[in-house]
Amino acid sequence: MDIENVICDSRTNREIIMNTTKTNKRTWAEPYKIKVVELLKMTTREEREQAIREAGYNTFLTRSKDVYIDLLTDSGTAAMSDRQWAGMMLGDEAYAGSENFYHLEAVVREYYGYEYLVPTHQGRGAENLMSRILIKSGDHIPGNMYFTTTRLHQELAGGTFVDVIVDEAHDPENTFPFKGNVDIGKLDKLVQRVGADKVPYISLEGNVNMAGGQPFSMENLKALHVYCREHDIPIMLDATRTIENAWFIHEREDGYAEKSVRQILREICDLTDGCTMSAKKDALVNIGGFFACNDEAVYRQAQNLVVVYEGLHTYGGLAGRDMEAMAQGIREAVMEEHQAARIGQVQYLGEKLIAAGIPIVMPIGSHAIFIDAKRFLPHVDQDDYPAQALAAELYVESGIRTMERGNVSAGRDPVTGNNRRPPLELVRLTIPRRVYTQAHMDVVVDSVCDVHQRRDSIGGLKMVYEPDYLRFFQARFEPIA
Ligand code: PLI
Repeated sequence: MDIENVICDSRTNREIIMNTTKTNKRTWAEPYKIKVVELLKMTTREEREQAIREAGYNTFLTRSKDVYIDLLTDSGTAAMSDRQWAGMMLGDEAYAGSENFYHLEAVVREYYGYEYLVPTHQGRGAENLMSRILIKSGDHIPGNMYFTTTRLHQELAGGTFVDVIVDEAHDPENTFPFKGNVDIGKLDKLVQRVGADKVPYISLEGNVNMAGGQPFSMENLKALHVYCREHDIPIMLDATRTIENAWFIHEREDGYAEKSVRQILREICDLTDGCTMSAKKDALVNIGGFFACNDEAVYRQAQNLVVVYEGLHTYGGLAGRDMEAMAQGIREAVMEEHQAARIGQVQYLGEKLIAAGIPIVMPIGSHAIFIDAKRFLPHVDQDDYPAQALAAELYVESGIRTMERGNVSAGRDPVTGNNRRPPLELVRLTIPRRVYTQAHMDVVVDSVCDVHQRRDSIGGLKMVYEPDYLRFFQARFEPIA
């Protein structure tokens, strides 16, 4: 490794981060203190080798008890606050008309601004409802990059997803600060090709997960809003990490430094027509989601359909206590000090990895560091699943559990049946909210560096079991001899 180059690269990258982030002078120290802890267990290398072999080299199939630092996902893994736990005791577990539903409805109206709310057990429950209501067979659904469950529900409803994110999003080295933006030219091309009546809505994700946790700008959303109003196309937000997107707008976009995260969130939602939400991320709960919108006719359909798939419209598959914790979580998530610490911790980890010469997606995103497996393991062909192999290797190295976000996650093209071979072949080191400390991040850096040093010895994998849907969750692999 050329030390001069590493130092030089890391300086350039740090300058980019400093130019795009105004938080650097503020502390990101945790705005809370720890009241309850969960003990961690360190396993031996031999135990981990056996565990990953038994899990078919898929970190989703490993057992949590065998994991030291769990960076698999930020979904449902947050530490709840004392106020959220206190809210759990206020659970009104009536089958119908739970008080917690009305509380959640009021909070969603206040913070997100949507008139109508239908709770669901988690994000994909809301995606199922929305896709069934809005998509007809033969429709096209444009979006700022796919998300696995979102696209699957669109396809199950007879639609075809069309990627209309800006080109920069597909380039892990591009440092454009708003890689979540929609390319309105690409959207217009689709509308011209198939006709606006075949585009039931555009799916707009905040802090685009598969692009590396990258935000859209308010400027882009305003332009999209104008375009969509002209063509009578609703904008349906994937609000899962939109509070974190609001933080990036606050930090990076001219004219927004003085506006609060809460105000920016509301401004985003006011430019859209409804949302699906996995509350397991931004909203700091272990389970929960919702569908929300402003159109009464759509709401009535969602309210009717939710009783088929989730539960009565005032609980949607959740306990009353879960809705209460969600309402409180939303209040805590819009606090600037929460976001400064949350995203500051991710930045801390990312900057250390950059300084060590680890190729990661730039700019550093909101909820995770994404290692670029194509540059980390350039000798492994994409159909030998380099990101899957690297995630397995990181687990064996130190018990850190991460997730593949590349060729396995992208699945097969329904027309050709071939692997999609997406431009981004990534390993996601996802940081749960309010769970790990700076010292844990340092251990992660050391572990990644140790694997990087012996990267030439790491080979690819072959898939030996492939489920029909969302294969990354349950697929099994073996090392290529
Ligand atoms: O896992 P759910 O069903 O609560 O939510 C599905 C979902 C929808 N949209 C987005 C952007 C997500 O990130 C998402 C779930 N993400 C998971 C599980 C993750 O690990 O990123």
